[in-house]
Amino acid sequence: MKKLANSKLLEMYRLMVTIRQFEDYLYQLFLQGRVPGTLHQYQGQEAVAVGVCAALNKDDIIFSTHRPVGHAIAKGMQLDPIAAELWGKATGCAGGKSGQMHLTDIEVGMMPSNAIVGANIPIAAGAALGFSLRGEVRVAVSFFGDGAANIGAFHEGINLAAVKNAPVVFVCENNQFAASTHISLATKIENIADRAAGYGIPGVIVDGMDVLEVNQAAQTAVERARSGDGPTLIEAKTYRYKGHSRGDPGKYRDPHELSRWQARDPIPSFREKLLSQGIEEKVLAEIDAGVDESVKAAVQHAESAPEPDPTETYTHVYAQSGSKR
Ligand SMILES: Cc1ncc(C[n+]2csc(CCOP(=O)(O)OP(=O)(O)O)c2C)c(N)n1
Repeated sequence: MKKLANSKLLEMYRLMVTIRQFEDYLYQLFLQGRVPGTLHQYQGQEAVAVGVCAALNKDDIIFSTHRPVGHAIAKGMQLDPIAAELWGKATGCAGGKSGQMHLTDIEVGMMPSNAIVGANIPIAAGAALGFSLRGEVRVAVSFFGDGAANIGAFHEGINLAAVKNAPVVFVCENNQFAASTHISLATKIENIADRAAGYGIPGVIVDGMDVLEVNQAAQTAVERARSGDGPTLIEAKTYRYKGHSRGDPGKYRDPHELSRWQARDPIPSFREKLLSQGIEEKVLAEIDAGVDESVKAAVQHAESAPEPDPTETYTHVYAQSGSKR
């Protein structure tokens, strides 16, 4: 297994802190009425997006869901086009047309995120199959929640990918809830990863609060996909700190459950690990301060960016003749 260089570890730390600080700041701004639309937030799950994306190359691609901010940042999207998109502005990654749920940047391999639960699973399988048919050594990753594992597309997508040995990694982020439904009310088995056996592929359970454990499993799965041996289903056990979306205070949850998971928060524990490996506190403090600045700058950019021109309303909504997009 590839040992990670310090520079890589620090970049993983920076990305996790960026996701957390950006999402926390958005939450405050939402409560002040400054963020248009709603938000589906990712706090608590940062180790999953960052651990998996750290095992990928720039030309590998990921498919996200209605909770895409963490995945977008982890795959290398800049904050300005994300923030501007959340504000519906012209400089947003989709020109302000998509809002939070369809973040995209093809250049870094962030495919348009999909708010239909489970829908990205067969799409990722198809994209991966395309890679292998064209002889391209690239990998597709599908991120989805525990709720999506009970959707028909989960079965169809994973089965197709398994039969075709498609180079895809399926990452189920088991954050214990699908909206307000606890997993125990919707899923009879304890581990979603056990379902992999039904498709003849490896199923791996990882601690989704430990970025290095997630990364190790992702490296193995990506290696397997690249060498033509087909997909892996990774189940990361994690927790969603906030309610499902911003209209949901999450009152259906046991507050002790939340504090038990927060005691294992992926960011301070990774920070501790880095310090114990000899990385200096001041290096991490500089990263924290740099992130704080970039988060504030992105929001400032979004708030001051121009509104989309009304004449652009139908651009990219319908295919234009002669256009490949
Ligand atoms: C096919 C479909 N059914 C229902 C919804 C409404 N919905 C949006 S998110 C969500 C919960 C999804 O839970 P999960 O897959 O566990 O992801 P998480 O929100 O926990 O990240 C539901 C039911 C939807 N968007 N698509």
